[in-house]
Amino acid sequence: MYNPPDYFQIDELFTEEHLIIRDAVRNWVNKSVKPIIDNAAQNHKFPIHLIKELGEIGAFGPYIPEKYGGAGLDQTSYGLIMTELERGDSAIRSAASVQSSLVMYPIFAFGSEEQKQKYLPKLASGEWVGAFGLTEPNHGSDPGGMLTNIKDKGDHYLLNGSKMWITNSPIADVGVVWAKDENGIVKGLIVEKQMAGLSAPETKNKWSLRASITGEFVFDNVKVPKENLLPNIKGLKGPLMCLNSARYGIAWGVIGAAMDCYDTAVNYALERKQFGKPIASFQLQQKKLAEILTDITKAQLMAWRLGVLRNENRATPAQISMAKRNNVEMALKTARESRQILGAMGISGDFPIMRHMMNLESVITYEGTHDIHLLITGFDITGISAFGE
Ligand code: TGC
Ligand code: FAD
Repeated sequence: MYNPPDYFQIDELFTEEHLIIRDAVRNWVNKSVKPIIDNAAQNHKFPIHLIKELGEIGAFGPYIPEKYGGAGLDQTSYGLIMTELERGDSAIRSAASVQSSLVMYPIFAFGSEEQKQKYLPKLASGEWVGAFGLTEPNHGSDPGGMLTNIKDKGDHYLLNGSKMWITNSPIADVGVVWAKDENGIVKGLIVEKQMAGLSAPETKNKWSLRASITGEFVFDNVKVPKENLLPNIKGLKGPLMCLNSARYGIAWGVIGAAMDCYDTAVNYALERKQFGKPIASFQLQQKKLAEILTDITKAQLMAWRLGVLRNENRATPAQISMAKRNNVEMALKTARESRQILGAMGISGDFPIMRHMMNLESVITYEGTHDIHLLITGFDITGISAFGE
């Protein structure tokens, strides 16, 4: 029986609606994700049948208004949904993050009314899968150097270039892709899978996020109709604003992975006996559990407060970076310590810890690496950018 840690009675800070939403997603994860996820990860296969179910439970675009198919919920609800999904697996949270924050959000925030009506309801229901193309083979942390480009051809743009490490690209119906125009200004475009010259080969052989599908986007003279340009944004701040939303979701999501590891470790420590006693009775194991619970509690408080600030439209990108960085590190450390508590059993697929640990190695890298988020905080403190130039 799952016993989620709530050491500081943080549940009291949520509304009844928040808790109903949280519990509904928790039940769905127990029913639909937990029983199949180890097998999916072992077989390096994204459980694509869950896409429709994610749409049904409202995990796609929870904060998008109902008139576009979203649930019209607040940012705290979004966070709680992400926590529960990532308790199942980071791959499931990733699918929901990309669809919500990186595809639906830019269409909602920067798109035309026609674009919103055409794409958002189908993305919300899971009828269409979306992907977000920013990273390139030679431009990861520095997306401003991107080479993917568009040329104005009168009634359409000609799109050339490539994107790498793109979650869901091989199964995507729709992609939000960032490219430079002839003046070097970053623009956002909506591409569709049937466009000639667009391919999305799968990236195989990952040791992390094995239950997620990752691939490339290759654009070879793709004709993109002019009405597919996102009209209300230009410049690198466009994709970076999407990242704020996704990074925020990760700051909450990884708490779920950490809680799952902690819960597994506590139960195991109480049951497993060595030297005639439960290993939970040894001080060294108690130290690990006590530190993990302290770290989870701090992360919960940080996420909760960030949610309140976002609900009031006051959260800064630097605050989001701090929370993403802190909470992912917390979750990774929790997974590593919890795995040790299980001894050899810690590496077995019969328990979720090793899978979470491997996943979190991607989570600490994508949406801005651990180092980049530290530099964002350093920049915020000093006003001096240490990124390059
Ligand atoms: P810089 O000159 O600092 O900024 C360019 C313009 O953007 C503005 N800006 C932001 N705006 C909104 N939100 C933010 N977080 C922003 N950060 C910067 C900035 O004010 C400026 O605006 P303006 O009006 O003056 O033009 O840009 P830079 O080239 O120096 O780079 C800064 C840096 C390193 C922080 C940034 O590029 C960065 O965050 N790099 C990390 C890249 C990254 O996170 N990639 C993620 C790819 S997507 C992904 O990983 C999805 S995983 C999906 C899954 O969950 O499965
Ligand atoms: P690099 O930028 O090459 O960095 C390598 C190392 O150098 C890192 O440790 C980094 O911190 C360090 N470094 C770089 N610059 C500096 C600096 N100025 N100072 C100090 N250290 C520095 N991208 C998308 O666009 N869409 C997606 O859907 C998506 N999904 C992903 C899914 C997975 C499973 C993974 C692993 C990645 C995904 N990404 C996606 C890409 C991800 O965002 C990038 O991997 C990430 O931004 C880092 O880029 P990079 O891998 O090129 O590393």
